[in-house]
Amino acid sequence: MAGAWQGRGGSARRRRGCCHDVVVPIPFVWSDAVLAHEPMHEVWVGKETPGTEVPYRAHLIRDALADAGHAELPAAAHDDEVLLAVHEAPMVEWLRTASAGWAAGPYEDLVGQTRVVPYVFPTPMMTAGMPWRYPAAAHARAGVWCYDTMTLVGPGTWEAARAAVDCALTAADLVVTGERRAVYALCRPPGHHATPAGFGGSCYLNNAAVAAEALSRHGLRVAVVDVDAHHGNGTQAIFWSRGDVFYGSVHVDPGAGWFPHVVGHADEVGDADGKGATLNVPLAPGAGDVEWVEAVAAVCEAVLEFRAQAVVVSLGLDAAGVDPESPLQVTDAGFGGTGRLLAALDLPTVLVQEGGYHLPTLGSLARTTLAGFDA
Ligand code: SP5
Ligand code: ZN
Repeated sequence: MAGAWQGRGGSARRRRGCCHDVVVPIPFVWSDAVLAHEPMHEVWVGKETPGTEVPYRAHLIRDALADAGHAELPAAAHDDEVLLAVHEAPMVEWLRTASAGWAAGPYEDLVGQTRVVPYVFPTPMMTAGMPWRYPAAAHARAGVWCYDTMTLVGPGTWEAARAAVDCALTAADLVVTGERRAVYALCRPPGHHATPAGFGGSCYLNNAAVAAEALSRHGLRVAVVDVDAHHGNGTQAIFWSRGDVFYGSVHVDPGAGWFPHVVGHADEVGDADGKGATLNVPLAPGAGDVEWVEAVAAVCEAVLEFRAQAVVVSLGLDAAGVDPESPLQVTDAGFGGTGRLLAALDLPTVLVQEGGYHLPTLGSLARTTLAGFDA
């Protein structure tokens, strides 16, 4: 496995294949509704900064994949059953209605704020073991569910986040029926930072966890492989105590000062039935292709050891050296290697888009990674 990332996986596959030389890139699932979420800005150390998780990201990836011959499949609407198995209903209900509640005022009139922004966070340190009540004010309610100040909710946020869930579920349907071996869901907003009852890190609903749960409901042992530059604390939380879903992640070391700061360390291995079904491989800031690919290979080995029958990839592209949101230094070659290692698992695979913020290279990074699955 360790050497599988080098060389030209695509041509090797074609040689192994039977009768023709035509490269077939994997299909991607798309919904126009993922564009409806316009974060506008974030709040970082008390200052308004431009939003990083912009709709244009999805346009760029879609265009690059279409140019490279990936077929586009429409997302199909799914009910909330699987979504509500990974997220608690009150958070989902709040997300569905928060923007309308905020628009009822007085925030736009008073301070020109059109986005839902938290103000008070009822952490265990605030409530200190006392009974506490759900707050009345919209600006206080937001902090019950949202755990940071960079993940604002606007008028189109729910529509987009829910459409992204449909993209992920549609991709899961296609691999479960055996109709496709691997499918990429072009999800936006991303999801891997969304926990059972909390959201943050530009994420609202955990698309990858929903896909994993859907595959699991078909009786498959599922492994999530998270290659976003940030640790997927939400996905880890959702499957923390489950032994039937593995979570493995390669990411920048949160202990070196990077989001999500408080979880994602190497000694986190899961709990109860899930003990041993979580694997974190944190990398030092500045780590490049060699360390990255070694770490991805280690997670892939663990997936095989787990005897996974299906894989969900949280495909972030923000480990790239050029990305403004992470200090990792992965190049195009590292992403190509990542795609080949994931494809070499040779399991039914749903790839779910997560982060990636360097707009000029986003499309080609996605294409380069997915090329490992060309058949
Ligand atoms: C899905 C995903 O990749 N979420 C990552 C969110 C981490 N964002 C950390 C933001 C830190 C401050 N950013 C300031 C913007 C100037 N580049
Ligand atoms: Zn990320």
